[in-house]
Amino acid sequence: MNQLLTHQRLPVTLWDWYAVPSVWRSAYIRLSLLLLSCVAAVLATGCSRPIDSSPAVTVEHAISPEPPQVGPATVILKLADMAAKPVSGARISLEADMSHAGMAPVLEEAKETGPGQYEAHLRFTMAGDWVILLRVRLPGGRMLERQFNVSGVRPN
Ligand SMILES: [Cu+2]
Repeated sequence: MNQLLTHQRLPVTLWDWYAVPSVWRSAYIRLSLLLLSCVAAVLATGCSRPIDSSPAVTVEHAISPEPPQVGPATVILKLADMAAKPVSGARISLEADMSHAGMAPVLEEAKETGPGQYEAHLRFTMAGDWVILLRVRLPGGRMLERQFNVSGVRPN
């Protein structure tokens, strides 16, 4: 069987194709479908590029208290461009969600407290794992989105 496979030419013409045993035929079809779906997946991800692909802005975050706990928390965000220069004049909104469904998101706006440094005050309403989504409107009007996890918020 193996011998047969290694010596078998790939079916090039329609005639070749019908000469191929049906087992191999379906294997070829499955292989090409697999390849097609890979190509499709690559194309799909290429189309849905993240919004922030062009402006190279880094967003650093810190949260206090550390470790976070139920109650008020401060999120500090630092925006810098590729040359590590602070990015001022951005508008940042935060959305904090728990990793499980069925809870209202916590929404806040950050304020710039120094060049490129922004601060937001929010309240964790439950212990557990949170995700914070940042929507940043850069001075030029471009939008970027970042998210980070705040896992293991402790009960108060
Ligand atoms: Cu919850």
